[in-house]
Amino acid sequence: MIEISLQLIKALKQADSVVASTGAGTSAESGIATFRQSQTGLWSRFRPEDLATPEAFEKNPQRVWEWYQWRREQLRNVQPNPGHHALAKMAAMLNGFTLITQNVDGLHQRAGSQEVIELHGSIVRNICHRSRLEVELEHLEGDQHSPPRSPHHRQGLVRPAVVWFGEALPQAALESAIQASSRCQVFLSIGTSSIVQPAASLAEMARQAGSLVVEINPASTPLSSHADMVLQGKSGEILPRILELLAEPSD
Ligand code: BJW
Repeated sequence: MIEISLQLIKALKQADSVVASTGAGTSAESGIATFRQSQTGLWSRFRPEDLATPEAFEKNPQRVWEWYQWRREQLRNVQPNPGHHALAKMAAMLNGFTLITQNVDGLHQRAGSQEVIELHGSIVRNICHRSRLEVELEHLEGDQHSPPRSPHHRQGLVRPAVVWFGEALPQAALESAIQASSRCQVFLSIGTSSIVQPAASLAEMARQAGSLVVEINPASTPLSSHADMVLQGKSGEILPRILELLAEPSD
């Protein structure tokens, strides 16, 4: 069993403000593929520039739409894992808890987390590619294989409400994430390769603000050498253990 230091538990209990920032690894134990892991990551099988850029969608909307429909189908058959559930419970136990995620899968919300800051949007929702207005798919004609026409713009197509490379993150979400990260006392970076910007910079903002920066990941990342503590292992095992220790009475 992984050792969790009492220093971390004490810091979490005493903090006025805690940030948990999650990435694809948090959903790995639910059966959702990560992006950058060799063999199993989505980018080992698909090229991001063919699927996760606005240019890719404009060039071949059908291919991009089908890829997201496939991922949506996968999501219907998976459940939040113990890591998601532990984070939802931590929100009720800790002071000033903010959950930030790069994930688009909605699994935190399905585990009961409220007010999740979604930096890269959501695969569950759709928007018009031209106007960016939200679109309810039920009211539209179309098949599963090609993106429906947008009801908001004559030349617009419907697309998933996610953030692709080269696109700006939702302003309000990014501002809330920066604000929370720059004033927290404990920052947990969970299941992310800490490569994609600007999300990867949040840990550095927390560190500069004097926060205890803790990484939870089975592998090393560019953050590992700057973190104050590295818990090397799976979030679905480490987070429930942290929760258990938080529930124990303090001396
Ligand atoms: C486990 C585990 C277990 C496994 N438990 N852990 C500065 C420098 C260089 C480049 C840039 C820069 N600033 C911006 C850029 C460009 C770019 C970028 O960062 N590129 C990098 C590749 C270098 N960023 C952008 O383009 C962003 N936009 C932007 O900056 O706009 C500026 C702008 C301003 C104004 C106007 C216009 C523009 C947008 C980034 C969007 C990212 N989108 C994606 C796709 C979302 C939709 C979809 O899902 O299809 O988001 S890409 C993909 O990467 C996805 C993820 O959210 C994101 C991060 O991935 P994550 O979560 O870290 O996953 P992995 O797979 O990388 O890592 C998983 C980790 O889990 C691993 O470490 C495992 O070890 C671990 N793990 N099992 C715990 N059980």
